[in-house]
Amino acid sequence: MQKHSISFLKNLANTIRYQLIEMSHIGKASHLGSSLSCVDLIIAAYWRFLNVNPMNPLDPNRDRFILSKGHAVSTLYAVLSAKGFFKKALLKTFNQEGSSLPEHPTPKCIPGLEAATGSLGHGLSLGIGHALAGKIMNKDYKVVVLLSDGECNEGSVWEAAMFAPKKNLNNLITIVDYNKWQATGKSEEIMQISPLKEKWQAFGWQTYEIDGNDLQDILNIFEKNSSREKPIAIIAHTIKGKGISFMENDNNWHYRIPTQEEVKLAKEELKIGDHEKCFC
Ligand SMILES: Cc1ncc(C[n+]2csc(CCOP(=O)(O)OP(=O)(O)O)c2C)c(N)n1
Repeated sequence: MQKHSISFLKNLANTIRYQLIEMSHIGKASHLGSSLSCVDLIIAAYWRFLNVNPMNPLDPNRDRFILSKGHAVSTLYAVLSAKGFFKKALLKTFNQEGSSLPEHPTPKCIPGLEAATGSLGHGLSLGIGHALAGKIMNKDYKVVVLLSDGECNEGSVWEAAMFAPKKNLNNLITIVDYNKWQATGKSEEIMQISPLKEKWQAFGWQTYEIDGNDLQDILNIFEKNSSREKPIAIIAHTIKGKGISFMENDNNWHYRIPTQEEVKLAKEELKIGDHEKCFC
């Protein structure tokens, strides 16, 4: 795997953040804050951890990435297109009539997309299915599942969390995008989800806590885990709306759609030049 530099990945994160804002504006799609929160995690996973090949998206030996927080799929679409799974021009069709990029993902809607998600609480069980199948078939692929913190209110997450260590699924890595918000308020006020790290640990996972918006921190944890003994849970502290000053930690951006003026302001903040071709 080619080792792209941190500065390359940071530039890419900026471009992708801008794409997400345009996509939300054009497609009139919500969940922008949720998508911005997990940009760095998904970029780090696809550029420095996952073994996937856009020329052979269904390779039985590929690593699997499951975006359990499916409402943030614009980030996954932007990453898959940047990896070469499909043309960037398609991003501008996001959430529109007849588009192959629906607001919540379905498998086969686009190459590289592994699972239908959007109904929260199911991605970990899907990931466990892949991980267990890999063990049974003696394959050495790994499976990464990205959950959100409000999603951890779902009982199905904890049933799955109990199952993976029991089956010794050391090919499974779960990341929780811990941005402390959900749709209608603060995660901790809606349900007491803390202490999250200790909970996963008590369920038998090897657990880590990182800054999920710091690319170096994310890469360090991926590199540390080339040999794994247990399933891994990474509690990634993030900021909802990360990267745009007037969106960060403002949960109105769970649903709000940016105006043309806000797109322009965000573009300036991200220092995206007019000459940059973000959609071709
Ligand atoms: C089972 C289920 N119930 C409700 C919803 C509606 N819904 C979409 S996003 C969301 C909140 C998500 O908050 P969180 O999981 O913390 O993710 P964030 O957007 O903060 O990243 C909800 C309740 C859903 N998608 N699935």
